[in-house]
Amino acid sequence: MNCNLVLIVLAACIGSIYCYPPTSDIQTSLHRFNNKTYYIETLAKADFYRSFMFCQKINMRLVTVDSNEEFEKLVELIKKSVSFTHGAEVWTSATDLSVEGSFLWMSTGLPMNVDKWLPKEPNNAANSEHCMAFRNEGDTIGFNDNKCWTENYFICESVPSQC
Ligand SMILES: [Ca+2]
Ligand SMILES: [Ca+2]
Repeated sequence: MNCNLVLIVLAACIGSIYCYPPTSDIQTSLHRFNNKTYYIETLAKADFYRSFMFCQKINMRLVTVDSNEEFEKLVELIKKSVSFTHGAEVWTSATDLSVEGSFLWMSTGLPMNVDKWLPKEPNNAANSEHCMAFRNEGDTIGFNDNKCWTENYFICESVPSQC
């Protein structure tokens, strides 16, 4: 290989590093319906707080569920994205950390306006369940309050700018 060829190959290699944007796993994992864009974490589980912070870090927010239709679509997304067997959970941003029994979406500060709680939930078991997740209860899927430090998959969302 002569020197010119070596230089061309070297330049091409450097160019490939600096001229092409890196492939973003997150960009290719986005799902859209209605006016929202969702990212569901499928590799690493995290507790509620780390899930919340991860979504902020990628300029999204931990998911809110604003309608029964959105609930059903998110259940579809969960089922096709992660292992969602009996007992599995996926974090949302709802929490009653501020006032026991009064769940708000931490991402927006707004109260919940959908009622998809599983039977007998929220039960605040051991007086220590303050974060809400989708849960597969076997014959039904709905919301459960669980301990915030439980490690689950989670969903981030983004909405169009209100500006
Ligand atoms: Ca609670
Ligand atoms: Ca519970």
